[in-house]
Amino acid sequence: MKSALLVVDIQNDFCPGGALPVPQGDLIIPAINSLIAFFPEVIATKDWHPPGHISFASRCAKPVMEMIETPYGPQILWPDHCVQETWGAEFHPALATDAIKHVVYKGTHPEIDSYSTFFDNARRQQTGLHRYLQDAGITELYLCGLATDYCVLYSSLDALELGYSITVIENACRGVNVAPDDSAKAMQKIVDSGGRVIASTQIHGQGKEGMR
Ligand code: VGL
Ligand code: ZN
Repeated sequence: MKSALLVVDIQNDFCPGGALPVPQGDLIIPAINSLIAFFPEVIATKDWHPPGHISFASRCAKPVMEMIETPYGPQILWPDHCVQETWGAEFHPALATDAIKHVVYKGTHPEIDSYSTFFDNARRQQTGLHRYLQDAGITELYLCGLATDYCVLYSSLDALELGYSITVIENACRGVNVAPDDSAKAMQKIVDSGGRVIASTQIHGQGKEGMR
């Protein structure tokens, strides 16, 4: 089984000082860097919105975290974040980006959000990640990053549905926690759907050969 590490949305806007900071989002970066050094294949994702994106509260003059209805269902409104080609959309400077072989961009459609790195929320378009993994013969994914309760959760569920074996490295993830237990619920949902949740110390114990 060929494995890859999927590093989710370690961007300035999701870290303290950014537009949509995940509490302690930057504190997981050292653990992620250790994981990056450990895996032969590393893929990263970027939330990558055009200005005026449908998920931005500023677009409809409504408060942040209010829900709106869209043709693809309910959508939470966020502060403007991860706007393409801006500082907020760049990887956090502490992230070890040298070993990242491939970057997947999501949320690029102005009218459709995308929490999963596989499909948009309307499930109309693929990001190209599934194709990339298939071409590379990768069947097993290890996920870490931001945010536990959005991108990590929905990417994990889609990956399981697509037939991948998935493992979430819990201490290398942090959640937004709009409700305080959202991250805990996300982990439970991943386990209930057939994924594994582990600590990064369990990976380092396996020896590098285990990841090939
Ligand atoms: C995400 C909130 C807004 C995520 C994206 O990918 O986790 N969360 N946009
Ligand atoms: Zn977003």
